[in-house]
Amino acid sequence: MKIIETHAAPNPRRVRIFLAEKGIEVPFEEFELKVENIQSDEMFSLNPMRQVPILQLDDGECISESIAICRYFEALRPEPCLFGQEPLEIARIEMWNRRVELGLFYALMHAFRHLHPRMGAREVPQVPDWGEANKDKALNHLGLLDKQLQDNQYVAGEAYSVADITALVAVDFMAAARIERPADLTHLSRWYEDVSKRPSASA
Ligand SMILES: N[C@@H](CCC(=O)N[C@@H](CS)C(=O)NCC(=O)O)C(=O)O
Repeated sequence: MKIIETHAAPNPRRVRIFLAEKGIEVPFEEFELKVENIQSDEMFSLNPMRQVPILQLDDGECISESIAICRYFEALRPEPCLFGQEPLEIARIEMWNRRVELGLFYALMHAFRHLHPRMGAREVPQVPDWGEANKDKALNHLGLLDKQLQDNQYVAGEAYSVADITALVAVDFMAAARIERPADLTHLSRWYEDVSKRPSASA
């Protein structure tokens, strides 16, 4: 098996951090995210959504969507558990992972894709107003996360989970989206320093 990814892109990083936390090694194959590669027939056959990361199994079957890939490895190697064990814990982690993904990560993604000149060829049409609007959405969501982290060590409670991975990758992606992390979000800063220190963060 192998993972087709782009090292500099945020979604593949989610999978790399997840695998590092699990202590699982999978060979990576670099895919250059340029228009001709993304639009190629080969990419369509690997993932009709034309996105990385893609887990390609030994029989050729491809699994895409970062969380689907992570879930596959969680099922193969349940420890350390990153999607929760008890019903309520599983629900909380899912809830926060989805909130961070939809509320923060995708807002940052839209801000980046609709404003960055380099993305003009890949995001068609590029709508700068939509990019600007998403900056505010992302900042609002960061405030929500700060409140959650006031009473919880990690995003979904007292244990590190996949929700922290999504949040860490999203917060680091703010630099690419040219949004500064507000200094007054002190709980977020405490959490950020903590999770950034984990060896997996550099995967
Ligand atoms: N929902 C997908 C999103 C994957 C995604 O957006 N990947 C980006 C890189 S981070 C990509 O391949 N973009 C292709 C492009 O820019 O056209 C996942 O979770 O894996």
